[in-house]
Amino acid sequence: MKAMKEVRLVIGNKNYSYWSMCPWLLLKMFNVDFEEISVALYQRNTAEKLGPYSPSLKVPVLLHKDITVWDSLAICEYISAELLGDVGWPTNVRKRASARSVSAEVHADFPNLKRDWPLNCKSGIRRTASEKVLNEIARIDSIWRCCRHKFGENGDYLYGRFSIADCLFAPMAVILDNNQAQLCEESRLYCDTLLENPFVQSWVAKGRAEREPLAIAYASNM
Ligand SMILES: N[C@@H](CCC(=O)N[C@@H](CS)C(=O)NCC(=O)O)C(=O)O
Repeated sequence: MKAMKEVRLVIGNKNYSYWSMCPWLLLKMFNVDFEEISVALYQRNTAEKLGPYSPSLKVPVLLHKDITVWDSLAICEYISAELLGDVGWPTNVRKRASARSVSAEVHADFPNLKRDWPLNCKSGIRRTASEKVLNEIARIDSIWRCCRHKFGENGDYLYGRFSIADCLFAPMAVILDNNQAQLCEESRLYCDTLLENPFVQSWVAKGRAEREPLAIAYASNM
């Protein structure tokens, strides 16, 4: 029988699950050996399948030894602290404070964008944007431009070298690119850095190859 891995990550459909991609990307970027457990979302048996793993009945969920962590940002924090010797965040205190702030912001805010333009790796159809969505895109554009300008001197990611902030924005880059959102040049370059990341490309390719349709009413917070 195959031995169970010490680190396991429960994720949803790669095509649709914004929040699953974030800790998955962190584990991949830092070469952590983990088992991926995929549960198709919004099927009749989804709750039954998630029940043994997920207190919230949502994904992602990290299982590490006998510890369960749910919610993407909490999982990224845990991975950084417990598995990566804290390198998930920038070391400089100013960068770290900013990285935590923008990660929390994208995790908690942008309700119109998340509702109207949910992640769909397959979709190449440009959706129209309401004024509220345009305002939220402008805020993301401004975060990306300012962070790259102020903190990006040591590399191509938001704070130079790769960090948790990039994990939180990677699915956003896929969404903005799919919908051909208008970005300034600096933000466009950062967006391309995320889209060219080999693990992001692998996630998107696998998402595009998935066949499960969304069986139950579509949820806004995917
Ligand atoms: N705040 C949570 C959100 C988790 C979430 O909404 N996950 C979606 C998929 S991306 C989900 O499991 N949806 C199933 C449902 O709402 O029933 C996080 O960051 O992990």
